[in-house]
Amino acid sequence: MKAPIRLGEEVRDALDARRPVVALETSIVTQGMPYPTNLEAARATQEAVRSGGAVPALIGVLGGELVCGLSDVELERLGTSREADKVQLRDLPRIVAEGGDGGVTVGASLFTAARCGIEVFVTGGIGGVSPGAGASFDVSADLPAIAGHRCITVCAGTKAFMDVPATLEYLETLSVPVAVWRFNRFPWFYSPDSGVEVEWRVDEAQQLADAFRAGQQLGYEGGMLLSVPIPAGQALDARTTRGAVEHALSELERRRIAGKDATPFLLQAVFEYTEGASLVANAALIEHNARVGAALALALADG
Ligand code: PSU
Ligand code: MN
Repeated sequence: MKAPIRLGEEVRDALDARRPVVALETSIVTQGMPYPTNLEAARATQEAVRSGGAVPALIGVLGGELVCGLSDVELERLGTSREADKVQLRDLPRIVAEGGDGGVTVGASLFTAARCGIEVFVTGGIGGVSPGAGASFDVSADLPAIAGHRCITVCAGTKAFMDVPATLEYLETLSVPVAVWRFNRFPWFYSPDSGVEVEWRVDEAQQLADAFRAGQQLGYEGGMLLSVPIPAGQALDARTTRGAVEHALSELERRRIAGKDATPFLLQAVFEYTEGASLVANAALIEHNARVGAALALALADG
């Protein structure tokens, strides 16, 4: 029988030697960004992890095999495929059984990373509680996955078209510790400031690493969330973000798009509204997150 999760060689060596590893998702490659920016951004993100002294582990499904540590050829196959699915955690059993290809979401990535013993995961933006979730129940499966797997998620907040206060409420319900990097308010994905205050500000990676270890010593089995505001020079101004979000949400309603197609549709609508500026910001923020994620992986490896 095939091993259920195939580790890339470099990732396996690093894990064996207890060197720092940073897990990366691929739904952003298959659905979140258009070709060729998707591949360029994934490569730049991996490079940022490497230059921070850690080993990147891109996760994805190829021919029904769940892979942790995709090679560049495998990344290219995912990033150029028209058939690659968006693989949420609940899709993993089906896609593996069917022998399919897919990019994994935050939830599916965290499941995989935790099973491989990787403690840091980097993404752009997590899914969240959508506006109107009170009636639609559209709460991303990313949130319970962040709560339920022993891995720290590094992101630039929830995607800007989510309800930020509701998402933070939900993370509180799930008992997820939420820290913000060198700032006192939760970021707004394309812009650094959503205006929503948070309790926990972290200025150095070691602070978060210490808290993660303290939790483990207490028997806390869940994850943590570190939100890193997009650097000011690469951000969209708040008015543009607000305009893009309002436009995208009204298009979503008009076209009656729901379920797992909503997020890719909204990202595309924002892209069109901002004439591509949102994509540049998205690529910049994930690369920046990768630098912070690598520093965190190093701090965890130092003990
Ligand atoms: N944020 C982005 N681009 C993306 C995603 C998030 O900037 O492509 C993807 C992530 O993989 C995330 C998923 O896990 O969207 C969330 O989907 P949903 O909202 O359907 O849960
Ligand atoms: Mn959803």
